[in-house]
Amino acid sequence: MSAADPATAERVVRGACPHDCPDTCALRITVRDGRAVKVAGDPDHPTTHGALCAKVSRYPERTYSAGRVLRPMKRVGRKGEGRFEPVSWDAALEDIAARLATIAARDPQRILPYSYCGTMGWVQGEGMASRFFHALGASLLDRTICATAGAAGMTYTLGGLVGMDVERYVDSKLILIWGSNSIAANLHFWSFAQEAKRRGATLVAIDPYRSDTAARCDRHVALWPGTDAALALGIAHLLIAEGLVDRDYVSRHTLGFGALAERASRYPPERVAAICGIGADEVRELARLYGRTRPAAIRLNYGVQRTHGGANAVRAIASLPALVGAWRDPAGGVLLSVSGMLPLTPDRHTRPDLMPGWPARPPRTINMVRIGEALLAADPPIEALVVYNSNPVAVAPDTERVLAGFAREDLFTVVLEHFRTDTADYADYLLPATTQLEHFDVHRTYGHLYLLANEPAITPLGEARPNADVFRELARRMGLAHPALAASDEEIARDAIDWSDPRLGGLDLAGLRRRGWAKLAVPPAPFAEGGFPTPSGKCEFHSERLAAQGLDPLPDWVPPHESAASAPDLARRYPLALISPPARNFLNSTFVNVDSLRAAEREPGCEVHPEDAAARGIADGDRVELFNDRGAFLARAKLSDRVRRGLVVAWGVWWHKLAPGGRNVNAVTSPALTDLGRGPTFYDCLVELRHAAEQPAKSPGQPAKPAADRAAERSGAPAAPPAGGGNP
Ligand SMILES: Nc1nc2c(c(=O)[nH]1)N[C@H]1C(S)=C(S)[C@@H](COP(=O)(O)OP(=O)(O)OC[C@H]3O[C@@H](n4cnc5c(=O)[nH]c(N)nc54)[C@H](O)[C@@H]3O)O[C@H]1N2
Ligand SMILES: Nc1nc2c(c(=O)[nH]1)N[C@H]1C(S)=C(S)[C@@H](COP(=O)(O)OP(=O)(O)OC[C@H]3O[C@@H](n4cnc5c(=O)[nH]c(N)nc54)[C@H](O)[C@@H]3O)O[C@H]1N2
Ligand SMILES: [Mo]
Repeated sequence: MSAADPATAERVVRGACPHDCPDTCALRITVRDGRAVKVAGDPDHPTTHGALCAKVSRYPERTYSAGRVLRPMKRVGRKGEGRFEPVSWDAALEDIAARLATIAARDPQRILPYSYCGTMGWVQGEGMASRFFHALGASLLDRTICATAGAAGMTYTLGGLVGMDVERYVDSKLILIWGSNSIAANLHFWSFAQEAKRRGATLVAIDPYRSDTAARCDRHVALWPGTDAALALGIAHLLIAEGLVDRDYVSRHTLGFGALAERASRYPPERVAAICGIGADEVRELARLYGRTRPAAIRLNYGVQRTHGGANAVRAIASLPALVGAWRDPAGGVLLSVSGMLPLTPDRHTRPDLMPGWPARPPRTINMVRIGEALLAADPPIEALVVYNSNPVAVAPDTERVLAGFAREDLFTVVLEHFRTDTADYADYLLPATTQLEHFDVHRTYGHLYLLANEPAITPLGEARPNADVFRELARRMGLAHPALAASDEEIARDAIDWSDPRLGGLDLAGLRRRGWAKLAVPPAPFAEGGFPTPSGKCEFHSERLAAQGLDPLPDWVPPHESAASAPDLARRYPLALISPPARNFLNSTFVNVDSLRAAEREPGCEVHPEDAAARGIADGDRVELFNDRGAFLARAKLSDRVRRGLVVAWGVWWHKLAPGGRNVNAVTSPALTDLGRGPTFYDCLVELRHAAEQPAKSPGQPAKPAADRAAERSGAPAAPPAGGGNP
């Protein structure tokens, strides 16, 4: 468990995969002569099972890649040009501390942190970073870019992010894989689902797209994006109408059954079929299958909550297991995330009490989904932005506005990164960060019930520093003297978890580091006798908390922002619904710069139905431009019946500068928010497409230029770093 000792010839170090994925794998890193030569899955860890995805097995290639930022850099070119010169850490930190102090003296809310889950670690994630920004009084960041709509849906219905143990799915007899391409995004769950299938289970995919996962399921219900709540309420209606409800469970452990029954009765199969674009018989068959198979499990995933009604969809789906009493069985229920079951102590970890004005008048909050608008229009303005563990220029929606915001010459931007991402190109200071092989951490998870520790396997490359070090050092230089800001990495790890929780069986940090991982002792069927963490202790079909906010207390179908029914004028101009789920070989925008993985994905692509293509004179393999009022991007068209007419799938999330035309799919995605949870609506987006040879759409942020010019301008950047910018 000790840190790297280069003297030892070959060692195996225990690690944890840092990425934002439900699988959080246990790693074994082979280090030879101080160099990590292999990253493998821990064969003993029950969900990792010795297997890693293609991406993370390439972690050494990523770590040692020539593009690593290994020295602090200061901008010398224009914003976005990516021209830097090396500076010393001392000079960089001194100047950053001085600049932040000057702004903070005027109003600390003019400083904004921007971070997400580049690493899911408690130490290099929000531990020291949050303490620093809280003590400073910086604006708070609403970390909504992924999961908050789903979290709201689960919280109002089940009381939190709680659910099934993923290891129990092997015994399920029916698994609804709802809004998840598990083979790409949740591979280790897929192994359990395959085992269940060998034991006789039926697998059903509910997904607008016939993904690799959907293609391997026994059935596939291909509904329109953003119509899941209608399907779930339609199922609820039939379960009730056909007497398939577990009356005893419902009466003892749920709230609002009568009201739900009335609401669901508005969703007879024919109406559901019309909304979802599927057959009424498909709805009936699915409801009967779900009502009659025991144990029945749902693997709900985040793909379902990226449209306007995402939270209501999750509310409706999360109501189904209680209706049929599926929770009685360890292999029944639903899993979206189990992060709410972990014994966490967020207040002790991130110290909101260090904020000026806490708790009555905390600083303002900025929604990360709308970073473009915030940088352009927040009042008071954002004058400094500190980005770590995220690549907002590539991953946030509505690219042109995001770029316009980042391009502000009066914005002081600091980026802590491994690579020269699209965001790094806009930095005034680009600071080299350590990778998971180079630092210590303890890991949060959401798709299984293990805690994991990550030991540093190698010494930091170049001058790279862990995030926590940088924020500790900035605090010191800015004279923020609170002891919490001087805590060591070990202390931060200790502060993140309630080690006295009986489910940890007396485990402490030292024990976790010795063993590498440990499972939380959760009862096999945690809600067999109710006991949901809602105010009533019941599964709340009817939510008093929603009613108290003047909101609909029952789940309902909330139509997409952008669809033929809800926005007919827009749909006449942009008739195609676009979804942009992740590419299998990328992890959001991470790994796009790893040559072997980018080679596997080749180039940005989209799948189009042959009739939609024919109507636009597009042939298989043509380069097309997808566009709407927000912007445009290029992709290689693949004609396929895996999408229905009117639907286009384009994989994310490319780096803009590695995409032909210099724009990825977020050039067209919308900054509109979800019904609850203030989440993004990436999959609620209408576009039109045409041959790329035609004049590209004029985008609001910049004058229209032929796509080929933009490609020439931008695509060369990473291959040939401009003068003064190369790594030593
Ligand atoms: N390889 C890989 N793995 C990843 C990631 C990655 O980028 N690459 N990202 C990680 C992260 S951060 C997350 S949040 C998860 C995301 O993984 P998931 O939670 O599985 O979500 P998505 O990949 O967004 O979408 C999954 C499926 O939902 C479908 N879908 C789109 N819209 C709808 C809809 O309205 N209803 C329904 N029912 N289905 C819809 C898509 O077609 C897609 O097949 O995966 C994690 N794992
Ligand atoms: N169109 C579209 N857009 C999407 C999505 C989609 O499905 N479609 N998915 C959305 C989702 S689900 C999510 S979660 C977001 C994800 O958005 P982000 O959280 O921004 O995730 P990444 O793109 O993986 O970028 C993480 C960055 O953190 C850096 N990093 C990793 N570890 C460390 C570290 O220890 N220190 C420092 N300083 N940096 C580190 C990596 O190099 C990488 O550049 O994207 C969203 N964007
Ligand atoms: Mo995510």
